[in-house]
Amino acid sequence: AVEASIPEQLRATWRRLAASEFKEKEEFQKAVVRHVETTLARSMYNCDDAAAYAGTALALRDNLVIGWNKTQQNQTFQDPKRVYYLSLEFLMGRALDNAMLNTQVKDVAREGVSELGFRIEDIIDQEHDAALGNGGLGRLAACFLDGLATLNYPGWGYGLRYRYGIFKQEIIDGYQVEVPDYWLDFNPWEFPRHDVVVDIMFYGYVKKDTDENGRTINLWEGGEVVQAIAYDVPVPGYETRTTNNLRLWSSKPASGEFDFQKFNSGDYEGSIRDQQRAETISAVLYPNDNIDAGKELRLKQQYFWVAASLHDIIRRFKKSHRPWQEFPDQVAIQLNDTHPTLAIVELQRILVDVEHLAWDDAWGLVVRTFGYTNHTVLPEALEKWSVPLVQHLLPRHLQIIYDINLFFLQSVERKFPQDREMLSRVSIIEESQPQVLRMAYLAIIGSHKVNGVAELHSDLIKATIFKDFVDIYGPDKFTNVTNGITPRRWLHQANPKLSDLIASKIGGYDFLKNLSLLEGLRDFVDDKEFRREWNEIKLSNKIKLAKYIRDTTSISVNPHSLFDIQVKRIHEYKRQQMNIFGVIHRYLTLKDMTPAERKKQVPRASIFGGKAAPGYWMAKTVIRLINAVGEVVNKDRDIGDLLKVIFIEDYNVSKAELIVPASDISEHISTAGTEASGTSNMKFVLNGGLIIGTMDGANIEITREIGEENIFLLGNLAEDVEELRHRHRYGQVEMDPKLRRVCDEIEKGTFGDPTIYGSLMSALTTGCDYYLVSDDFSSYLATQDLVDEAFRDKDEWATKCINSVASMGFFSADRCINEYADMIWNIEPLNPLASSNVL
Ligand code: T68
Repeated sequence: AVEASIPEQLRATWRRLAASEFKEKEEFQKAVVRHVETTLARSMYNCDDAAAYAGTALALRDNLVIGWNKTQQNQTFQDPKRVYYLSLEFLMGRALDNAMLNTQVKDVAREGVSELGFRIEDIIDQEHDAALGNGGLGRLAACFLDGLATLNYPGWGYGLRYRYGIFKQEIIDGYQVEVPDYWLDFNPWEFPRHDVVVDIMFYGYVKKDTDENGRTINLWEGGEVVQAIAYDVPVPGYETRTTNNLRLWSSKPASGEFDFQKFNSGDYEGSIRDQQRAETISAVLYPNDNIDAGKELRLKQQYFWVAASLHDIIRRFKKSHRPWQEFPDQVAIQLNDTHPTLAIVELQRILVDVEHLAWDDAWGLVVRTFGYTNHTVLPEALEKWSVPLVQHLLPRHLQIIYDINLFFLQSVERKFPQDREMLSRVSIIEESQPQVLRMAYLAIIGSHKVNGVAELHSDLIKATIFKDFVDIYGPDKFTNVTNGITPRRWLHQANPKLSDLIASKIGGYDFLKNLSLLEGLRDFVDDKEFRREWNEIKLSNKIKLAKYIRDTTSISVNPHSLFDIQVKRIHEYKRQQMNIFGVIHRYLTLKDMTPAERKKQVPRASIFGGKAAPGYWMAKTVIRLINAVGEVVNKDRDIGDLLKVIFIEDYNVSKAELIVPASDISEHISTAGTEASGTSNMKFVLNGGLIIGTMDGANIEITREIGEENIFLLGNLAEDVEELRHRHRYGQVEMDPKLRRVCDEIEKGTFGDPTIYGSLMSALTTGCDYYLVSDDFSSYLATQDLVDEAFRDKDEWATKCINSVASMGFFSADRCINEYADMIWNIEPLNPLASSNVL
């Protein structure tokens, strides 16, 4: 790298010429016009919204890159301990608006483009979401990057650069249809690093050899090689010069003679096939949320990404010539679920096989380096890899896993000499046909801290799936870090009017960096004018959503009706089926009423959104039912505005930014004990909506923070679930009579051919109602009645909302990141200006 540097005596010249960031409107406009005319080769006669978006994004990108380079140079000079967040998913959404707000140039940009004939909102709307994630886990990673940068932590994200993100959802005849999401057509936010390339090997065999000291060494060789090429994405913090990096790996064939020979010998197709096989690794995001499918290509993705990232991390560590003993003092690696667990094995392999450290010394470093976050207790989501598959793809890694397991089981045996059962229970290898690797166990054994993502969830993993490991390691290895969300995107960006109103009351925008300052809102709860403005903002957000619904579905929704929203991945445990059964019950109840009675009811719009995994039949059936109910209800003249049922197609991050600020009540009604945390619950409350929910995940802590009087709780508790399930399996359980009536109506054909819903109906009966819909249904309906009653009293409702927002400080991603930094990573913020003199 030294040879590539400009000689010391010429650097003054360079510094004089160095690029600088725009601050004023005119500089910004110049940059936009220059990019439209030169980068895009277009002109004022040929500049539509798309070109204006490109010009604006490129102008803004120039600014980002300057801060980004400085941050990275500063981090290199200071060489602090860094954290690396390994996640197979980063659900970033759009970048332009966020970057403008974080770098404080949105007003300049708005005026600037307006004088060029554009509206900033239209320009923002041109951007394609970066949708490299399924749901909560991927969006959490994106919120964490924002928090890390805003708090000036030296932290990078490492992920995969999928050519296709999560599929685009279309609804055709009420059914979900998946369409590929090709998002890379124009992506100004990524920088290919053609010089950052790592060779990654698969397959091959292990050869035993002896080193110069006569010790046995294992050599992994003879495999197939593909290349990982880095693409970097700048991540600007809010109101700071820190701009961190998200590094995404893309796969390509290793350049070599082989292709060339095939090509020259006339096998053109063959050479292309090899290329495609290599490129397939990073081609597509697996579209499952909370389901483990166990496919070979997925395992390839995992190793490819983990090996490239570790190689990169180690290369950076080696720059400072420290001894290996200091590795965990310089590097923290956080595993976002078990997807990157092979990193533990890969680091051990490099330390032992390549760097020739003694096993125990290496293992000590490994364990001090890694932390593991668990996101689920659902058995179908816990990752397991078939041993024969791993043997074939990663033969040396399997040997290392066997050794890790052996030493671990030996230590367990020493601690519990009597307990043979324990050994088979905690073994990384499950003795099934074929044998499988329990990745969560490997992640626990190879990490110094394991955390859940909300209090209940962290308690549950200690008491259930990881109980033995608590007995083995003691309770201190296990901890809780309750999830958080970034208030920059989820309040300031998504709901600018509310953010401005709050700022005007509590003394500026400091709350965006210190969310607990929202407490200041309490002083204004009784202020009539404030409440009026508050309500007006909610109404305008609802009008905006109603307009979107009308434009996209031609259904009119009365913006004064109660907006009841459930948007999240479709999953049986999240119980969208309970919601739609409740809607049917409401419909039947309204139909039973006289016109005079109906007049007294609170009008409601039930709004749904979310994707089903393409292979998840039951979830797709739920979507079909929601749409069928909408078909019937929305055109029923008896009903009118009293009930509308809407399914918003293709729910994603940018749609969430439209939907979340428009809610009166949102639904977080998972079977108790199944939703690890949930994060949209936090987003809705932060935007002045109330929630109806079960005692599950972060709902419990939200209740603690905002007060029981401000949340609509329902249903059974986690502690009772096991007993209830037992009764369904072994006893006589009558279906809730109101649910029975709903099912009868479905089976009568009111919502189309009832055979369509057969699987849904039998889940409640022969399926033993695993998610306890029947058990919670009457509580759910009763609680919905309370919601109606509360909504009638507009003053009381506003009081609840304002007091809730005032109490949401705890749920900032910043609080969450500081907890990880203190308890798990042991890292400190880095002053972004520290070495500005040398830059
Ligand atoms: C979610 N998990 C949890 N998983 O369901 C949610 N799974 O409660 C929690 O708030 C959130 O994580 C953040 O902690 C997921 O989103 C997945 O998307 C996923 C993806 C692949 C395989 C398994």
